[in-house]
Amino acid sequence: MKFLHTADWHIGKELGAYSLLEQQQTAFEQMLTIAQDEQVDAVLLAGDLYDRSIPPVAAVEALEQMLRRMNLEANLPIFAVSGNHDGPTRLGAGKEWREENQLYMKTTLAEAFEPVVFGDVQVFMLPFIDPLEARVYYQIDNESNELRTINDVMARVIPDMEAQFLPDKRHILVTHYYVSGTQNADYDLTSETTSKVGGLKSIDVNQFNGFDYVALGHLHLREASPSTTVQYAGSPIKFNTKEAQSQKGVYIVDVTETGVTSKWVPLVPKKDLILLEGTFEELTDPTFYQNYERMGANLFSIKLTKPAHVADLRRQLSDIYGEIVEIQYQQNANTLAFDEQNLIAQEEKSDQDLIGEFYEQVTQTSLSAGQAAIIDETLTRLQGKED
Ligand SMILES: [Mn+2]
Repeated sequence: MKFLHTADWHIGKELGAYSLLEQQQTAFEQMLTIAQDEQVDAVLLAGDLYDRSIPPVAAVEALEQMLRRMNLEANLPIFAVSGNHDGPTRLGAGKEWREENQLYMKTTLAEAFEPVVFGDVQVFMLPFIDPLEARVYYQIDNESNELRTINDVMARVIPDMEAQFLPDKRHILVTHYYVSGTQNADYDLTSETTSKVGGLKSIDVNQFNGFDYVALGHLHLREASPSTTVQYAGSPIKFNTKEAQSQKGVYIVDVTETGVTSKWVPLVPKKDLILLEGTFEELTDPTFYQNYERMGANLFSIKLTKPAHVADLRRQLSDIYGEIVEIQYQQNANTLAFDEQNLIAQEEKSDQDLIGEFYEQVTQTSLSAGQAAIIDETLTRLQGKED
């Protein structure tokens, strides 16, 4: 049996105010072509289909269209779970009749114990859940110390899945967690920006030893995979500047009598995300940008290393580079350091002084007399309104 392993589509995600939908559509089309070229039997979709639990209408329409094309038109069975960004109830709507056409969308812990037999493979789907959901499922008193961490939860959930193993089948798991092992021990795992990551900690990769292959979602870089049989496919497109250097793609996973092998197939972005760093003067210098070969065909993320006092800065940079998804300013760490003493001192300052200091921290220049006068006037007007 041959599978295409993908994850973290994050449909509906925006980068700054820039919608990534066009990029996501392109990646999806390529994925569909790869699935057909490789003649895979099914798709493993490991969570975070949407970017938010209540996705915008355009995102719902886009994902529905993708699932329809993959499942109904290309006739590919889909084994999917909800991730931490998905709203499980909304994502799971209609799951009963979707299963009639082999579109499995598992969104609750109970469903992890209802594997699907697919040829010589048994496919398990464990959605992202937090320890509280597991305590409710196992009817554990909320005051108890049991199942407090996700690693504890897995120590209970995985043996319960293994109890369902059919001995003459291969066993595959689709899931969405931060799993750590020796291979990724010193990897920067801060790429996923969601409050739940830090709070939940990680799962030891050895807990998954019973499975022949674990299709993970959650971390967006495939380089963060804990092992060659427990791995992250990563997101199909680049979501932020930390991912600018990495290659996106899917895994083709071949499950045979003798074992499991996987092969990486890259996705080629129509527009790549290029990270540029420098001062405004450097970036607008023709000797710098004229030699920039792929300009105009790409998306740019710009980091200004020095404050620039240019009124139409964004427009000037756009005229040169085309599509700019974000402009960041390098912060000077010293100016942003606050200690307790400092905070007490801050309370005694006037609003005018605080605004002046803030302006100075951000721009590294003082307010002009004219600017100070405008602030004075505005504050007086605001104070007048309060009375
Ligand atoms: Mn994700």
